Amino acid sequence: MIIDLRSDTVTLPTPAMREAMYRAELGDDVYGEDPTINHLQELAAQRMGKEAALFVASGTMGNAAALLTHAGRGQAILVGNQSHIYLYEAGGPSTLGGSPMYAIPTHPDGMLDLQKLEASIADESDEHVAATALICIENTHNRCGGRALSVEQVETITALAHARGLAVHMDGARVFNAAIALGVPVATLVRSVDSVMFCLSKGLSAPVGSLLVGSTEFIRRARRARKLLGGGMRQAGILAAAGIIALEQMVDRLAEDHENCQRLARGLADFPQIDLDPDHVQTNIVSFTVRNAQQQKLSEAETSQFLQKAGEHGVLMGPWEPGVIRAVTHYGIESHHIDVALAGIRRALIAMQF
Ligand code: TLP
Repeated sequence: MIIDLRSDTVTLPTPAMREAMYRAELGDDVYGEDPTINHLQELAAQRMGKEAALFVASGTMGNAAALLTHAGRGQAILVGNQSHIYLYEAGGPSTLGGSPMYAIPTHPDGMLDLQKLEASIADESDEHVAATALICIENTHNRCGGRALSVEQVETITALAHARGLAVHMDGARVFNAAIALGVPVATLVRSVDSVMFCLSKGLSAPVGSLLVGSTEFIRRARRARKLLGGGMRQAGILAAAGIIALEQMVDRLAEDHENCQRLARGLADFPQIDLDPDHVQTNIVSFTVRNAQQQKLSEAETSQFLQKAGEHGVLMGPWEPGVIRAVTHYGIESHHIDVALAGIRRALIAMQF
């Protein structure tokens, strides 16, 4: 048995999703005529408490469409230096939109450093600098171990941004995980941001797709950006059908993933070779440091050998950087799989003689 903890992106559609996909009513969405997509978009806007939503092919496309819409050519975007948008989306807004991205230091809980953020906001009065248009935040924060920004943290940033005339976009790839961990309605968590992107294809287990949500006018303009990105899809209601099931049936169960992740974190923390604080783990992601027999953080080569060995013992995980590994719980991983995974990791540590 292989326990795949590399990401919640590996989740497969549920039987109810496959059934809904089979039966989905379809039309040409570039004409706005796919009833299933229209229904999903309405449902998403309603869940987020916003006016409108747009179905996009991926989280990366949703973020890119948002950033292209908020920031014009030559207008700057402030992003976290640990954010997915900054590190892992091929520099989209800069490459395609001509917007410089400035990276703001990020605290371990996923919060942007407020002093640095404020100091980095530039206005049009200085011809030397690119005027800032947008601030991006990430919730939950992937590289910060799946930490959830609270309503207060989000609203500290939106208040600062709005006072300076800037918009705020939330990369909420896992925003439902954040809402569940915090025990607040997702609409409350996103009420002050100007746009939010969330993914159907991570913990919610749909095969493909994300939604970009915001005001009617913003989404009207974002449709053009989606087209530019090659994301005007036709009978994509076949995918949206799974997304409807994701929103209706898969949100509340994310709490199970959080419990499993907590159990995994506590088990990992018991290994002398592993450093991690289980109290830092709030959602379905755990990041941890592994040390070798000399108490040193694993090198790049040791990290890949360890991951390979863990794989041979039935546990797949991914590297963040040398010595730092990420494991993600998700639909399909049950509580008993956590014990099996911990046993596999123990055997890999022994086999590596760490
Ligand atoms: N993240 C993936 C990898 O790219 C790291 C993962 O396995 O976690 N925002 C955040 C916060 C994300 O974690 C991801 C995917 C995205 C955006 C992009 O979503 P997709 O993969 O649908 O383009």
